[in-house]
Order: sequence, then structure tokens, then C-alpha cells
Amino acid sequence: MIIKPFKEPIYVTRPFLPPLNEYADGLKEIWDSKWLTNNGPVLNRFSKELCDYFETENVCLFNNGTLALQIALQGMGISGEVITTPFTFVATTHALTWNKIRPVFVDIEPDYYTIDPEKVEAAITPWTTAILAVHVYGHPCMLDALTDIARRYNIKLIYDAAHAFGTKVGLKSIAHFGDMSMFSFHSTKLFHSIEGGMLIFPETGFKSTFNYLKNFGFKNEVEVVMPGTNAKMNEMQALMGIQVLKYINEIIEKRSKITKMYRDCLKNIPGIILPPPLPAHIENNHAYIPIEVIEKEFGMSRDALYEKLKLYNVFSRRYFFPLICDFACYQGFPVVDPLDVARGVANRILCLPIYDGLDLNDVKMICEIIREFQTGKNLL
Ligand code: T4K
Repeated sequence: MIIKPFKEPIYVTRPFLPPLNEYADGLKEIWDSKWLTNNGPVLNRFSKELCDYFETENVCLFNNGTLALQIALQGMGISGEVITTPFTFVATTHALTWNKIRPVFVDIEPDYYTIDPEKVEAAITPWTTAILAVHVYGHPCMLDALTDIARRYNIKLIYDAAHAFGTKVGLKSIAHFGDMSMFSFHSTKLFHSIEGGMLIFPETGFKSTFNYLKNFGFKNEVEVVMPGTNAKMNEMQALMGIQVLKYINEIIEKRSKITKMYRDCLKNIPGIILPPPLPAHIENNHAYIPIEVIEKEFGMSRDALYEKLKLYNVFSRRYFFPLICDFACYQGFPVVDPLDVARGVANRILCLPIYDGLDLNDVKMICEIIREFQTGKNLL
């Protein structure tokens, strides 16, 4: 039987949307209050719910993850050089360069694609002030090794946890590691507030600094204590966040079924590799389905697979290709590490569709299409 394209496009992700009437009820309250932004009641409720969810008082909300990270770096006084990964979304590095901090790119480890602690240690100089590591795809970084390096060299450990909402390590949220964690609540994330960002941190003293920095530096009506920016989350965003949070367990549960289906259906296709299952003490949030395409075994390059899937109305994404250091605006930064692992992975990686509304039969079919590409049978 010839496999036909999907009737509707299947994107790499689709946002979870709460029932429209629930959002409309919340909007009615906002309409009645006429309070749209600037630390409104819905934002405060959302913040309280997140404090409960993460079991901390130190939560600060922003209108997106990029500004949250920029403000974190500025508020923490990070300067000079920061060691980071080239295998991430550009916003991670932009947050450094917007603060006039020099990114020092080092390699990643091959299983889960997070920064390689040995490479981090080798790159430390007298100008290093922090490590900016990324829990890429929601995979936790090598937490113990990074913590040890940060302690020994007395530098800060900052996590870009944009992908990691819901990830737990030993029953503890991933938010509770390092000196700072930034989460993105963008619509493409499994937990979202349309756009949004959050910082979680152990040092309570940062809270007022971040609140000033996101609100022009205002302490009160007549005092500006630092040159802040405008990075406030508004009431509609907060309302969406509150309503998505109610469903977070169901969202992750559905995604775990999708991961399982992909693992079962892709396991015997030559040249298609998935990361090893996460160790038992880690609770996966199933944020992404990254696969590596080994051209020699699969018989087709990653880019060819990416293009061919489009013919079947399947829109996968090459997160994260090219490496950040290869973008024109970062080519001026010298890279000492040869980045062998990261370069290989960036050329082989492909993220397949995953979202709570994706039908398991469609997942099966996507895998079937990939299998047929490999065998060369039943193609259009
Ligand atoms: N650090 C890391 C490691 C990050 O991955 C990100 C963001 C950040 C920092 C910064 O956080 P934010 O400032 O964004 O909060 C997307 C997202 O825009 C970006 O948030 C995300 N990472 C990045 C990995 O992916 P694009 O350019 O791939 O998104 P786009 O618009 O092509 O959307 C992908 C697919 O999602 C579409 O083909 C269809 C679907 N989609 C998208 C949107 C926006 C929908 O169905 N509905 C929608 O509303 O960047």
C-alpha cells in the first residue's frame, strides 16, 4: 500500500490550549478589573501557584525567557567570560552578548547533548565568572560535575532550563540546582503562557533586583534605583499560564505515551538513533523527540529526510543546527575547543513532532514513513 501524505500539516509542536470557555471566564475577570499588566492580580495568583508547584518563594516572572535570562545575568553581576554550549537556541548566547559578556563555547556529551564538564573545566580562565549550561530537550545537565567545578573555581552556575519544565531529578524539580534557572513559557513549550519566562533561584536577595530590572528600575513612584528595562508579564499571559498549569500532569503523561510509541516504532530502523532512556532517578518531561540520522546506515542524509518528510506534510525541525558559533554574528568569537561532538550532532539531529494533541496513530504513521524511506518501498 502506498503511504499518502497527512491531510493536515503535522508540526514539530502545537501549543496546549485550555478549553476556550475556561479562558473566556478568566478574561471576563480581567475585563471587569480593567487591570491588564504591571503586577496585576492574575500575575500574582500565577506567581503564587508556581511557588507552590516548585516549593519555593523565589520565583520571578517575565514576558519571555530571553529577557528573563538577560536580567538574571545582569542582576547577578556576571561579566567577563562565561563558558557555554554552542548546541542550543540562539537566545542562550544572545543573553550573554546583550550583557557584553564573552561566550566561550565548549563541547557537549554525546548521549544527551548537554555541556561536557571536562571541557568546561579545561576552558576556565581568570576571566571566567560563570557557566551557562542548558538542559537541552529537557535532559538534565551533568549536575554533580558542574556543581563541583563551580564550587572549586568559585564561579556561578546558571541553567538555561527553557526546555525543562516538569523535569525532576531524584523527585526534586530541576529548578533547584545551580545558582539560577531560567524557564521559557513560550507557546512552543510543553508548559506555556503564550509568551513568558521565569527565574527560580536559591538566593532570596535577588528577587528585589529582578523585580526592579524588569520594571524600569522603579522602587516606588519617585525612585528609580537601577537602569531597568520593561520585561513584565501581562495579565492575559498569566491567565493562560494558570490554566495550562491545571493540565500539566495530563500534558506530560500524554507526551510520555508519544515518546514510548516513537521508541517502539523507530527502534529497529537502521541509521535512526534516539538518546538512551534517561536514568531511573530522572523524571523526563518529554519536551522533544530528537533523533540522529546516520546517513551511511539510513541511506539518506538528515537534510534529505527533513525535506522528504515535508512532502508527507510532516514538519520536523533541525533543533539545533547550525551551532551558535557558526552564525555570522558569532563567528568573530574565537573557539578553542574543536567541538567535535557538537558538530557531528548538529549535522545529524532532527526533532520529530510531539505535542499532547498528537494522535498515537499519527506517530505510528510518521515512523512508518521513515521506515519506508529507509527500505525505499511504498513511496509516493
Ligand atoms: N533558551 C532556549 C534553550 C530556548 O530553546 C529558547 C526558546 C530560549 C532560551 C528563549 O525563550 P523565549 O524567549 O522564546 O521564551 C521556537 C520558539 O520561538 C522558541 O521559544 C524556542 N526556544 C525555540 C526552540 O523554538 P521557532 O522559530 O522554531 O518557532 P516557530 O514559530 O517556527 O514554531 C515551531 C512550530 O510550532 C511551528 O511550525 C508550528 C508550531 N506553533 C508555533 C507557534 C508560535 C504553533 O502551532 N503555534 C504557535 O503559536 O522558535
